[in-house]
Parts: sequence; structure tokens; C-alpha cells
Amino acid sequence: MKVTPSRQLAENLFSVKMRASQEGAHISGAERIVPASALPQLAAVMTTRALDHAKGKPDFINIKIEAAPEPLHLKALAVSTHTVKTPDEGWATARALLAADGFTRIDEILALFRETYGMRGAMLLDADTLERLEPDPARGVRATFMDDAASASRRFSAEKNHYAEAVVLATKVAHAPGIVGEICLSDDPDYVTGYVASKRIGYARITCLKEKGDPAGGRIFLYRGSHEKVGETIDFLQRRCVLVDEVPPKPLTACAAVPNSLAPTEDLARELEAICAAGLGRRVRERPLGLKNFADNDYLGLADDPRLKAAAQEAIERYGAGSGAARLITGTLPPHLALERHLAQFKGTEDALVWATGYMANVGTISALVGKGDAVFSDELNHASIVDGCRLSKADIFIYRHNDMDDLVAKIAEAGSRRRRLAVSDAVFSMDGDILDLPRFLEICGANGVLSMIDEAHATGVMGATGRGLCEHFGAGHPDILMGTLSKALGSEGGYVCAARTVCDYLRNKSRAFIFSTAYNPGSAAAADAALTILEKHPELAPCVRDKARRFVAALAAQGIAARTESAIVPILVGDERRAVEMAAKLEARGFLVPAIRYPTVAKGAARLRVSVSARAAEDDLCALAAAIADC
Ligand code: WAQ
Ligand code: MG
Repeated sequence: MKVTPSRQLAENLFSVKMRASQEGAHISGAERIVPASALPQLAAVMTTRALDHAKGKPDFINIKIEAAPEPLHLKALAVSTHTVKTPDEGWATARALLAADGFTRIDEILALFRETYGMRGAMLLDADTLERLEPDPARGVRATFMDDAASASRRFSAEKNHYAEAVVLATKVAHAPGIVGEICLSDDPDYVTGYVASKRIGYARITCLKEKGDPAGGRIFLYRGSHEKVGETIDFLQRRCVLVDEVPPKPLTACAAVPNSLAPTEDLARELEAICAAGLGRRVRERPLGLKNFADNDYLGLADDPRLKAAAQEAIERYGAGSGAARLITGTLPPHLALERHLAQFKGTEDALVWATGYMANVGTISALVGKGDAVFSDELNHASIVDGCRLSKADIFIYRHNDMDDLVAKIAEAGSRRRRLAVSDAVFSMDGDILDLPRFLEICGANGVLSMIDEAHATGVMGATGRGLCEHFGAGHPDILMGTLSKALGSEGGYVCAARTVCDYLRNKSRAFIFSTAYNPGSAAAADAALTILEKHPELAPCVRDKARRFVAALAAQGIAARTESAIVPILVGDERRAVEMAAKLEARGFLVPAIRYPTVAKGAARLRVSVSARAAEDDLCALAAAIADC
């Protein structure tokens, strides 16, 4: 016959009860149900516990060991935690929980709770008539013969585990005939967490029911039913042996040691609620299918191009699904080097290097180029990854007015001389669609010996006669650092820097985002490489996408909507965050996917619809979208 462990234990289970007192006054008590083999160790642990209690030193310790009756196994009540800051809040929570479970006369019950302070046992109270049913009202009714079913296999600890012991007691009590609820607060001055419990409420912990240091504590068992049958209930509480299964581990929430502090996750929940209440909540959702997509940055429609997909598949087939290590270890594979060579050639620089994302390229480049004591000059509308790179660098940050080159000059003057200075700007501003005044930017940086960096995330493949970006557009020379992404017009993913060999070698040695990340996917590298080849073969793509964007602006104007763009991005200013979200939803209902852009991506009150036009967009769709926007 196969025997379960607990059945095995049931053969020789003992109840061990400890009770410590001083001059007849109770100090502490505890009970475990264990197999005979555990008795010597448990007696020692119980003694230690008796000797060490916040209420004082005992002069009498009674350890009683007796055979336990056949145990009844019960599954632990479900545990929930209600984090509150003050006893007032705590009792309000208790009231609400009891009311939700159908109790009436709750205030009267809670007033009677004070009468249990100092009792050894619990008050047994008729939940409806409020009659006290304990045979000895001074002592109360004590539940005994119960333990966590797993306790026999656990290490015993001299420290009281208020939580686990209370879950065991509450589970037994909730299953006693006629018992409909329980209220409890520890009399331990340092333990301010209490609970209310019932089969329906479960075990609901309330993290603050008294001030720390207060020795008040007690218990009420709420009874409903015939008073003749109270004897059965008391017998169950006192004599029935109960082992509780699946006692959940103590929840990690604000603990008694830190009163009045919010549980960390509770604090997050509150902030999240505030974000959502302000109309700024965001959620991740799967891309809806079957809509006209004016939301992504796939300006040339290459993400879905068979040539890119084939290149990625082939590279993955040859080199694997992952690159296995960082670039400086063994992660550098032929597709990485081929892509870097191709990028440098495409942009007309000596060298290039890639990161797994554009965000990483910006953060990893800016934080490597400047440091403490240096100065970085950043356009106020620069992308978040530039902002984060500046912050991470610990350099002094000088934010100049959007595209205001006079202000850039003023900020350079303000910063004075530094070991190193860097000016950084988006080439195409991602939420406004306008472009950097590159000639003046380069002139100012050159004249002042300031390193220049531009982010061509939205410029590559879109700007310039052949899609090579803003330098081609202006014919104005190169900044020191030409950063960009492979994830927008190039249809793949990743970020890059094109620059002189020295700059790239410096970054290979200093960019932590480069050094300490696994090399990015060889498939993505090969796909981006294929996209560059397509751009070289089809120089007409970039002018085409800009032309479509201009036509869309004209279509909007025909509907009486003012908008402008110099790139593929057409923002339509709305202002109010909620209104922008509503408009986006209405457009979606009409089959157009257009994102509402809100704070913190743009300033508060500057919410907008952001239409990104693709070279693949049909003329009719552009007109239909303009009409739909006018309607919404
Ligand atoms: N049966 C009936 N009443 C009892 C029993 C018992 N076995 N043990 C204690 N009481 C009564 C007595 O009046 C005490 O003053 C009062 O309950 C409180 O008992 O999830 O430690 O043992 O973190 O001090 C709640 C844990 C801990 C909350 C409760 O109660 C959590 C606790 P204590
Ligand atoms: Mg106690």
C-alpha cells in the first residue's frame, strides 16, 4: 500500500503546546503538531521562544506534549493583503470587508473587540444578536490542535511567524460549524498587522490596525446559528486536530517593521492609476490587421520586402538565430562586418558600427563621448534616446530652443571651456517632421571646436536626392558623428554610427552599450544590408516618399486643416491628450491606423496625430485619410 507522507505522520503525531507567564500573567503561547521524532528539537525551540518575547521574561514555562487525534486536512484560506497607512484606514478596511460579506452591526462588533484585549482566547459572538457565547467570558475560547501540514518537514524557528500561525488558526476557525467570520489583532506591541477572515473573505490581512508599541490585541469569532449547538463549535475549535495544507508564503508587502510605509508595488499601482486618470495610460496591443497603416516608420515599405526577408533567412540559416556573445568576444559575424562596411560606404564615412537598437546607439554613443565636467548641447525636441544618453553621460546638459541656432551659440558661450563639448540634434524631428538647420549647425560646431552629432533615424532613406540623409539634402558636409537607425526606412532593426575610423574605434572601446550587449541578430544585419542595396538601386524611393507626404499635406489643406512637413512625418496638432486619443480611435473605426502622440513623447497639451507616409501609400488613401481626419 502506498502511503502519503502526511498519513505516515498521522501514525504518531503529537501536539506540543507552550505557554509562558510571569506572576500568573500570560506572556506567550504556541502550538505545533509534529511527529514524535521532532519532539526533542521542538521542545528546545519552544523554550527559546518562551524566553524571548517582547512582553517580558517568564517565570513559568509550561510545555505540554500530548498525542494528537487523527488530523483533518483543510486547504488554507486564500490570502490577500490590504496595505494601509493608519489604524483608522485599517479599521475602515475591516469594516468594508465585513460589510461586503453581509455582516450588519459592524460598528457594535468592533466596539466589542476592545473587550477582548487581554483575554487568553477569543470572544465567541453571535454575529446578529451580539450575545457572547463563551462559557468563560474572561478567558474566551481557544482554538488548539492545529498546524501547518508542512511544519513537520520544516525547520523550526524560535521566532514566531505571526502570519503562518494566524493563517492556520483562521483556516481552522473558518471551517468550524457555525463560525461565519473572524477579526484578529496581535497583542504583540511590534506587530500592527491584523486580519479579518471568513470562508468568503478568505484571509484578508490589513497592514495597520494599531500604532507600533501598542500592546492592544484580541480576537472575535463570529457565530451564526442555534445557541444549543455552540458546544459542537467549541469542541471543534478545542479538540479537532486540523492540519492546514498549502499555506501560501508570507506576501511581500509593507511589514510591521516599517509602519506607515506603502508597499512598493502599491505605490506603483497608485502612480499608474494617476497616469491613466490623466489620459496618459498606455497599453501594449497586437498590431490590428486589415487597416491602412499610417503609424509605423517603415517609410519605404521594406520591412515586408521579400529581398530583406530572404537575406535575413539566409543569414540565420548560416550563422544561427542568435550571435551568441558580445561583439568583442565571439559575437562578430560576417553579416555585421558587411553591414558596417556598407553603411560607411553609403554614408560616405571611413567607418561605421552598429548596436542592437537605435536607442542603444544613442545612449551608448553620447555617454561614451562626453562625461563629467564636459558639456552637451541638445535640442529641446530631441528624441528620448538622445536625452537619456545625455543624462547617462553625467556631462552638463545645455538644452537649446528647438532648431534655434542662435540659442545654440548662446549655450556654447554659456558653457565656457570644457575638456570636451558635443552638440547633438535629430536630423528629422520625429514628432514634428521638420528638419535641422544642418549648415548652420555644422558651421557653429566647426567654429567653436564642438563635436557635432546628428540622429538620422527619420532621415535615412527619406531625405536627400538618393535617400542618403540630411547631408545629401543640404550638400553641407558631415558632422563628426552620423547616427541613424536600421529600423525605419531600412526595414530591419538596429542603430548605427557612421564616422571617422578614430571615432568608431573609440566607441568600440568606450561604448558600454556596444561592449556589454550580445551582438545583434545576424538576420537583422543581413536584412539591413539588403535594404541599403535596394536604396542604391532605387534612388527614386526617397524623393517619392517626400512627394507623397507633400501631397498629403495638400489634401489636408483642401479639407481646411493646416499641417506642414519637410520629411515623411506629418503631425496634426490636437492639443488635448484625451481628444487626440478619441480621434485616433475614430480613425481606426474608419480603417486608418494613426497614432495619438501624447506626453511624455511631446509636451503636455501638445498632443497630436502623427501620420507617417510610406512610399507605398496609395494616392486615394491619402485623400481618404485627409477627409476622415477632417470629419473626426
Ligand atoms: N484561540 C483563540 N484566540 C486566540 C488564540 C487561540 N489559539 N491565540 C490567541 N488568541 C487571541 C488572544 O486574545 C490574543 O490576544 C489575540 O487572539 C491575538 O493573538 O497576516 O499574532 O497570537 O501578518 O497575538 C496576525 C497576523 C497575527 C497577520 C495575529 O495574534 C498577518 C497574532 P496573537
Ligand atoms: Mg500574541
